[in-house]
Amino acid sequence: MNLERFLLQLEQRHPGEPEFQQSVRDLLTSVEDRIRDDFRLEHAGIIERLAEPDRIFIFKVPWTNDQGKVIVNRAYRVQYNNALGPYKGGLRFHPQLTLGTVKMLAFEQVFKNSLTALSLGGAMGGADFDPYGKSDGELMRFCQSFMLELWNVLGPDIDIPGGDIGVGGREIGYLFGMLKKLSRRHNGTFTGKGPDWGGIGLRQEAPGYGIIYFVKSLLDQRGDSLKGKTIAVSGFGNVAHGVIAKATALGAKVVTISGPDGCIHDPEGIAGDKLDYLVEMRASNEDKVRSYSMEFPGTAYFEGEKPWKIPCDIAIPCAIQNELDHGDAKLLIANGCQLVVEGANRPCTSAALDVIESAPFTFIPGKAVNGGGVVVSTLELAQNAMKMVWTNEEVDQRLQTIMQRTYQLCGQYGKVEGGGVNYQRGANLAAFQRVAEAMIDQGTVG
Ligand code: 2IT
Repeated sequence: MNLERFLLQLEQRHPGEPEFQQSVRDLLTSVEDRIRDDFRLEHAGIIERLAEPDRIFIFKVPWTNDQGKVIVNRAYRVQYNNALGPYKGGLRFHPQLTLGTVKMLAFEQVFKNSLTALSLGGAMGGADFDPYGKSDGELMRFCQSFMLELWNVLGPDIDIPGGDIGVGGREIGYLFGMLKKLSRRHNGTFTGKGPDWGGIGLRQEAPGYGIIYFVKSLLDQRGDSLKGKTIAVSGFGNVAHGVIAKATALGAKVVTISGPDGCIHDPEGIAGDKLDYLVEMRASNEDKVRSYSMEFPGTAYFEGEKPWKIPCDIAIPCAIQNELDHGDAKLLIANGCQLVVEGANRPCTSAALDVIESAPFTFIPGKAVNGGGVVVSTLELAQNAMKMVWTNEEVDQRLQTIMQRTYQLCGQYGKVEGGGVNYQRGANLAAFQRVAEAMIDQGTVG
């Protein structure tokens, strides 16, 4: 097969979805020689099959606001691939969410889930609904209407949604409540549930902790550690919070966060009360970080700016896709950054990745490092199936073990001739290998 020709056709088949096209392009390009070496992959049409989601649901979500007016949103669920296990992936509520973004996230989820070495397929969904500034009643009515349409394509062995941006504990409560009402089942069809009704400890911390466990494994191997490292983080949600908490506990200093309004530089490091304040900022229903600099003297707020100009040893973008561009990548290089780690899903633009390819720092892609959320979600499912409750210590231990294994897997597949590791290639190759072999084993129907 001529990959370049196939990728051009892909652009025509998925017009107006550059994020999805780019995601597929990056993965297929990095496994190209593996495909060329193995006639079975070509013969089984694995490439063509992986470039197309299994199925997509697009649906209308009408709901009533507090003024009694009916509002209409559009929602999606992309069930991308279930060769390794049931479809699994988050739901995102974000005003700019498009089908192209959801397809990209679902595609990435397939491979991220594969890298955990657990039995999970990949999916993603959500709606162009903005949860900020909504009352509890409005959120609940939206979630109920959303689930009214989606519930009967979900199930613990079929498709298991979880949270993502804009979908946290409160939203999951309303979504799960409606799902339970309609299906008459209280089971593991949703993850991120409350700790008293089937949820698991550490679910909120898990994505951030997992990222730092991966980074720790890498630094350990180099005879280095997080002690004394300066870290720049973007975002101020769950992922950023977990990263900051764990990195700080291991001796690093995290000096930045960001929101849609701008970024904060705190040279003393974000720890203790300041870390607790992030939760308060989120609960304020504003989606802004400016108030941090007013609350804590000696910190700076840069309106409309991103944190990547602040010198750091390690940069961890934890906000949203395409938040780190080529200019930012160049700034990180100029400032002597040693490690760039994608905390969010595809935060680096394609132009940034071009710069990063020849950068002197090590780059760890999101699909390698940010699977901690979905790992703990799987522990939640196991817990639900066993009718058991695990302690936070047990969950933390298992998360560490799985992240170490993922690190080793990426290192093993990403070995570069003459020494060193290309983690981008390692992650793509290791993840692709599992999915492709499972698809071949299961015949032509998936
Ligand atoms: O980005 C992610 O891995 C998720 N949002 C996963 C959510 C989940 O637990 O299914």
